[in-house]
Amino acid sequence: MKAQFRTHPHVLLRGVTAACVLAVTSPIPVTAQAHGNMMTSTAVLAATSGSSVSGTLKFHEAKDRVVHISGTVTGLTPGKHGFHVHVNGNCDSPDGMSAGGHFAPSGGRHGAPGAGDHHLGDLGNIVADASGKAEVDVTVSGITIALMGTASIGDRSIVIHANEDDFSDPAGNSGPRVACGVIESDMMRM
Ligand SMILES: [Cu+2]
Ligand SMILES: [Zn+2]
Repeated sequence: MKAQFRTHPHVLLRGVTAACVLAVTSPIPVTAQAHGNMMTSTAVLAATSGSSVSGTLKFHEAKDRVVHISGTVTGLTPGKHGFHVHVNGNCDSPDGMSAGGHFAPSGGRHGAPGAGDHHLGDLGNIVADASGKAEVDVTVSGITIALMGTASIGDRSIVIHANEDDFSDPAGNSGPRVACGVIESDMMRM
């Protein structure tokens, strides 16, 4: 779909963000935005080649490094589908492989988001109903949508997989990538 061909000037965005944050470091209420409480991000999921999966996920950081992910994904096969934050904010390749591997700035083994040992980008599974629709409503700790710091998922990507994530290392056997979307700060979308 069209979204796959959008260009993502990541380097430029990061530069602009850093400048914005520097500009408001001291007083003023704007620091609340820089801290993350007011921030939201969005990932518009586009189908990979041969897939008809699409959807939109919203990210809201109610508390520092506690991120609520919500939205609807359609076009899935019924049942569970692994989904993860992948390291590159790039969904341009037809198979989604341009998104790279799981986001894991502190390493570790692949696992469930609540487990002691897991990649920071491991989000578990979404569950599609008989019509192929999944309502996503998960809260994940350890990541931030702020655009700075090693735990930042900003300008990275969300990948939905064809199969269930069984939480085995290294990637949960979740199979091909059926949809991909870059996680973009809503502040940068205006
Ligand atoms: Cu993945
Ligand atoms: Zn993983």
